[in-house]
Amino acid sequence: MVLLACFTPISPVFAQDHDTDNDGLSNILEEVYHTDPYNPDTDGDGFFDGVEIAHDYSPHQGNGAWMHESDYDDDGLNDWLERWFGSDIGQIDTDGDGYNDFVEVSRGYDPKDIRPIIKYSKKVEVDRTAQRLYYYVDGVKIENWPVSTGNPHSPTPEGEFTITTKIPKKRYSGPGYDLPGVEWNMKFKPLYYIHGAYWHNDFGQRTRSHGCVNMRTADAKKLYSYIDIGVPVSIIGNTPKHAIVGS
Ligand SMILES: [Ca+2]
Ligand SMILES: [Ca+2]
Ligand SMILES: [Ca+2]
Ligand SMILES: [Ca+2]
Repeated sequence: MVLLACFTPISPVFAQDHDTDNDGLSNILEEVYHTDPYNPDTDGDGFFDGVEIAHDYSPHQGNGAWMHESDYDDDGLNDWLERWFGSDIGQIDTDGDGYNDFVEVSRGYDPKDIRPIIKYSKKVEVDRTAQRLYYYVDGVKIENWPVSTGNPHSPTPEGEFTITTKIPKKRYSGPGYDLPGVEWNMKFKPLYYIHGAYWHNDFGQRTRSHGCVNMRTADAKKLYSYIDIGVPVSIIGNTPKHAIVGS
């Protein structure tokens, strides 16, 4: 009895939390990051797994690749975002509900929860100075696309708006223009839309519209699938004086 009282068993949790390869990353975290618990430098780039994780570098890709530049399971959600949203960096569909992690996050759903409830806030920001559109989920930028906003004499209005209407296909016409079959139209103010534009390729380079926000049609299609009525839209920055970015 005396001997037993002196014996302190190692708890299973403590045992699992060992760092077998002594690389600064516990065995439990090696599992989370899908690194090798018996190899201190999984990607062989000269930096230990624990050091890479502590500084937001990918332990799977050498050459100084950041976690946000690595998508270990190739599901569209980079490793940094997987960590932010608590999904598994090595599984494309963490909760097994048939929707991959990126699809869930981009629409505001929790990739760890099969319930169809929008959990995260979503926001669109259009930067007229840079001619870019940023898309945020839970306050984190997950998309950054080039756009063309309104020309200097017909600028895209500055301010805070919300998406009020979504129309898959629409015709725009006015003095000197008639554009049928414009796809993925998202209205944020009476007469003003974010939409695909098939008639030019000046996105990110210069203004181009009567006030709408022009996107590549493929990008507009994605944004259209992510957002719902009521999602806020911020229009910031300044319309370039002579239409070209930087002018
Ligand atoms: Ca380790
Ligand atoms: Ca390494
Ligand atoms: Ca991923
Ligand atoms: Ca899922």
